[in-house]
Amino acid sequence: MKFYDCTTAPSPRRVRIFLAEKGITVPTVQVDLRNNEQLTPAFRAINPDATVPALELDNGTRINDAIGICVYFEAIHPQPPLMGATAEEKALVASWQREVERNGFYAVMEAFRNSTPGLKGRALPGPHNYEQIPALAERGRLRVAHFFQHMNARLAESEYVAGPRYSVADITALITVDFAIRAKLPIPEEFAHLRRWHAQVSARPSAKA
Ligand SMILES: N[C@@H](CCC(=O)N[C@@H](CS)C(=O)NCC(=O)O)C(=O)O
Repeated sequence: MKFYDCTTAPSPRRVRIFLAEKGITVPTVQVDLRNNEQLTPAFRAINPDATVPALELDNGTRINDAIGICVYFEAIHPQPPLMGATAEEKALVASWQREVERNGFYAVMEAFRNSTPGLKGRALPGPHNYEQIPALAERGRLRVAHFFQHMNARLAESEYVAGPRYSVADITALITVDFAIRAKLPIPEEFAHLRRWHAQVSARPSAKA
């Protein structure tokens, strides 16, 4: 098995935290995104989407999506469950995970990639080049503000994002908030519940992954 990673990127960190929570280690190859190694023919032969993370299984099968990779490890290594244990938990974790991704992660990505000078002509990850649209950066910042507000309200009523148990929804939310902080969009002071949760999940050893 081989895990294609990049230590500075949020999406592969999602998988690294997931693996750390399960106590799994996988042989890892670093892909140098700073020098566009993901766009080389050699890496595109591994992942035509030209993104990390990617996981290559021993039989040659490749899984080219962070959550796809998590689904695989959850199935072969069910303990501790990070995608829900009961039917209800599984449904709630999937719903929150997708919501955080859609309204949080994609919003930060929109803000960051449409404004960072080093990403000119690379406003979206993947094999195609897209120009930055400054208005999308502005809209992304507004969406992140709404996301923080929504998460603060959710975490006022729930210990973790999807309920009383830590799950992959917390992992997606953690990498999203840390990505926002890096994009100079810190959690506003007044969002005490979101800050409580962020301190709590950041203190887990897996957060260092
Ligand atoms: N389908 C992928 C997308 C992952 C993704 O967007 N990865 C980014 C790093 S966070 C990437 O590889 N970017 C390469 C680029 O910007 O060209 C997933 O969610 O696993």
